[in-house]
Amino acid sequence: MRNKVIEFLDLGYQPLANAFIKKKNFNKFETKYRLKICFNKKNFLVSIKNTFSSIKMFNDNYPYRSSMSKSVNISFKKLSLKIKSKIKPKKILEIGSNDGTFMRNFNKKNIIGIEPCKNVERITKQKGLKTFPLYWNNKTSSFLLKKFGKFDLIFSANTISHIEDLDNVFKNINKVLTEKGVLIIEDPSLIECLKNNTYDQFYNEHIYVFSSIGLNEVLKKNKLEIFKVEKLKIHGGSNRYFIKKITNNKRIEKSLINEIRKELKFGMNKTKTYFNFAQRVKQSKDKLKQIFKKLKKYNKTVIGYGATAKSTTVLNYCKIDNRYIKYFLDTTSDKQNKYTPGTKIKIIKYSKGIDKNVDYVFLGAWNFMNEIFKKERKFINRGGKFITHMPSPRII
Ligand code: JHZ
Repeated sequence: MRNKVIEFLDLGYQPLANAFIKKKNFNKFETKYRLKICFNKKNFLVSIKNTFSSIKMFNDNYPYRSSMSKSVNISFKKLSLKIKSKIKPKKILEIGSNDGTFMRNFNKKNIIGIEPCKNVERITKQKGLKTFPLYWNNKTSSFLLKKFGKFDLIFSANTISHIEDLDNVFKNINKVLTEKGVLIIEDPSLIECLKNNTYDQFYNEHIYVFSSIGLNEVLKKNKLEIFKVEKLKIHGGSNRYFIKKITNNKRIEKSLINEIRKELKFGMNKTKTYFNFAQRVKQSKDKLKQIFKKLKKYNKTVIGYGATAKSTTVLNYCKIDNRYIKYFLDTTSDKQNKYTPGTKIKIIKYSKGIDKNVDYVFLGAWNFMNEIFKKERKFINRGGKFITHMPSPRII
């Protein structure tokens, strides 16, 4: 097939989404790249065009902590209960275990994690859990196989979509998964991203945003396949895929058949769908910019809530910087007292709370909207308003 990879969206020059800056480094060169999004007509994968090595993105300064969100803790806890009662695995491997939020739900003897960012991996170790500061590759899978044998459950949340060479990822998973073993992966859902115009799911770390049809193509190429899918609200709409070896004759469940039907009906195998999405994204940018300009004109005080990786894409694409947003509140200590990538908006201690003079709060962490609304009743009751860009720019 000629021209099988089609570029459909250009989100402009972007800094690395999690490269929060210290003030003393303001004059230092900030790595930027052109964020273009592509659709592969042959295998239906949607990916970013210009990528960085894992070493550049996931290092010892990595700020993201999965334990910072109540919803993530609850979601992992619920899943662990289901795994224990239904799958009953003897040996579990987590790929990309971050600070041990999933692992801590299991008996320490039964679970092993790998996490390349040593600063977060250390936190898991401090919880008494067994982790290794490793990337997922041939060397790691061979090391684990030799040391622990095969695993009957492999779990990975928001990690597989961060690795460029998917064939290599799944080849190595196949190597360490038992014959009847289950692989569970969670990643943002492409159909939700298209429906909600959440173009901020694209940034340097999210090399792919998966659909079931796209993921299944690459899995099948590597002798694996999805047998069940669950829809999750987490991270703005994710899919939890249950995957098995092709040679395992376990039945393919209705949930997957229905999801594939839905995706095809939505046109996720067609180029036109992605160009239409790109059109909506451009309109969204103009509208969001208009909102911010108007608030600035009326001297309203706007702050940000949750300096997410996703908000790096929105702010840089829409050119909303420290002239429009006074500061960001964020619970992550590694982000506090630093500045947002590209747009240089100061991030301050979350415990300071929303100041009395704040009129509007931009939801960087829109994916935790309900959790935030519940916490910020005081701000809402005194007439405070929120701004979000999804599903279309609006004031809440
Ligand atoms: P959150 C990261 O993306 C990066 P981000 C990564 N690439 C990925 O895939 C996802 O996570 C899973 C703060 N916050 O989870 C905490 C508050 O301050 O949307 C976090 O900094 N107060 C691995 O960064 C951020 O917001 C709150 O009440 O887009 C949330 O980041 C809440 C709820 C959050 O992921």
